[in-house]
Amino acid sequence: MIILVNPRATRPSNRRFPLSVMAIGAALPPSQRWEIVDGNMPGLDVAARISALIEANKGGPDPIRAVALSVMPGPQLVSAVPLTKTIKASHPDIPIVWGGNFGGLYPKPVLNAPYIDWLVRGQGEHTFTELLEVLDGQRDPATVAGLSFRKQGGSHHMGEERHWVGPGELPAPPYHKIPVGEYLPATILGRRSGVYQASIGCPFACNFCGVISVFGRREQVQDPGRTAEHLRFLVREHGMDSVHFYDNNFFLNEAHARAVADAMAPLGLSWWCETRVDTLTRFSHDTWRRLKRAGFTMVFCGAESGSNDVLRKMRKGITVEQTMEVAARTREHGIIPEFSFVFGDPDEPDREVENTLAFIRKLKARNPAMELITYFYTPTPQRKDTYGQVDPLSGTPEHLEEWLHPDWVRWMIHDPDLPWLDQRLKRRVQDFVLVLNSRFPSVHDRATRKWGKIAGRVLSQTRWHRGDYGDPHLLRTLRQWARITPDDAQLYGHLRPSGAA
Ligand code: B12
Ligand code: SF4
Repeated sequence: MIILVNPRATRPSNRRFPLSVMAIGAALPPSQRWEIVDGNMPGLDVAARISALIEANKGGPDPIRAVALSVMPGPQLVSAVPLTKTIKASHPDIPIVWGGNFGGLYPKPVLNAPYIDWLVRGQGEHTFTELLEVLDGQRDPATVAGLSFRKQGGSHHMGEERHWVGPGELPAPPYHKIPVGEYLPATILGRRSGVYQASIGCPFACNFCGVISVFGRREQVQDPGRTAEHLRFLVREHGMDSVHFYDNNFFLNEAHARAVADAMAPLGLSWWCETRVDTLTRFSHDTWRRLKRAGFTMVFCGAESGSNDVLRKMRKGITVEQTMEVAARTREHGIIPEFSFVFGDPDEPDREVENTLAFIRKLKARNPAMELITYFYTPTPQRKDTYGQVDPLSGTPEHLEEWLHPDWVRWMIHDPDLPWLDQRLKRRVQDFVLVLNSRFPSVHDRATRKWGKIAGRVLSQTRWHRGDYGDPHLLRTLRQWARITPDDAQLYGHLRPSGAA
């Protein structure tokens, strides 16, 4: 039996299908027993659950062959390290495997960790299945593409790149292996929201993005008919009424968008996806109408900057005019746009911040329903030709314990300390966001009480009108007073100051 672990990554009430480990399990040979342990489940002691499974199967016909964990940069890494150490300390003979985005981007610290035996980089389904042959002694690990490990003596073997396949060539999500009903929270989209990923990779090359570091510049999209078939099951059997598509780049082009609309329309779902503004500006009004009728409710686009020069530097391939046009089109068709921006241009940080804030004001005027998402620029390792040559990004930690330091955790969640992005500039952006979100409360804001939102709207009116964002202490205090204490105060628990509720 194999134990597939999704270490805690978020507050239990925000848990979504653990797609990464579901995908690995679904691809195992039918004779292979496996089970998922999801750290995002409320009240679960993950280490105890894993130990119980190991003990229960010890000496039986099918003992645990490996414990395999999915690890994303950020808080999930913070949970995964102590968890892995605990498992290894109590069960030293059981092979420990890590997969997921963290090891894909930063293999060295993973391979330096004595409590991790194998690292799967990139798409994991086939690599993991082949690793099982290695564990059985039937195969030389050096022949498995995508597999990395520590050799005798401590040096690292970095397996050659695994050429990945599209979702259409992989098994359907194994919904029978999870309690589906417990993963359908109420969201802005509906009462029972699910998640789905219909494509892999992205063909673009934005130079701040970690996706191409892991998958290269390629995208493979599954036939929309197959997507609809999987979703139909969730609608019919589990009453799902809405879905977030997790694809990095959901629409390939207009023809694909129309096929998506045709496939989604009969399902009656309300849905959200991420796509690019340049793609959206090529859609005809008829395509927008069809998408709207098919349940297209919200769209997330990386707008990134208010300057075409900076967009060129980012190799984003879009213009501010295109973003403006999408703001107008979404308004026309009643779709909520979420525009995300990356602050922190290394060359002219001050000018870039002011310019982008001014652009966001214009966008908000063009479409008042627009939602703002902000990030601070965080360099990610830039891929060269193969995984073996990924830039190590000089200065990033070589040991996992160092990655757990709050400074590095902030780095991973896109709030890094960088020489050109000082606290003053970050505060400027944060103050702007507070004034904007007070004046126009976000549809996502479930943390502020209703009276707080009303008072915030009134108190921020003059500031927003004048463009005065400096130190909005009254709004900050109001937010704190009106804050609803979460019923499960576990979001990013490891980042909260000690003693905080
Ligand atoms: C779901 C998700 C989340 C969820 C996590 C839910 C969970 N795991 O329980 C939440 C919302 C919590 C989240 C948060 C964050 N996320 Co996130 N997230 C995603 C998202 C949208 C989908 C991932 C997914 O499930 N895909 C479907 C599965 C099937 O694919 P997969 O995960 O790639 O898994 C494959 C391989 O990676 C590998 N694999 C993965 N795990 C394992 C395990 C084993 C054992 C093996 C063998 C193989 C293996 O094989 C799998 C099958 O091929 C991706 C974007 C994307 N589309 O990839 C971003 C993404 C992974 N997130 C990202 C980031 C940055 C974050 C945050 C740091 C953002 C922030 N500012 O806070 C946070 C912090 C993470 C944390 N809490 O630790 C980045 C990572 C890139 C990078 N540079 O680091 C991505 C790529 C988004 C992006 N475009 O920037 N995230
Ligand atoms: S379009 Fe989005 S996912 Fe693709 S490389 Fe750019 S930022 Fe990354």
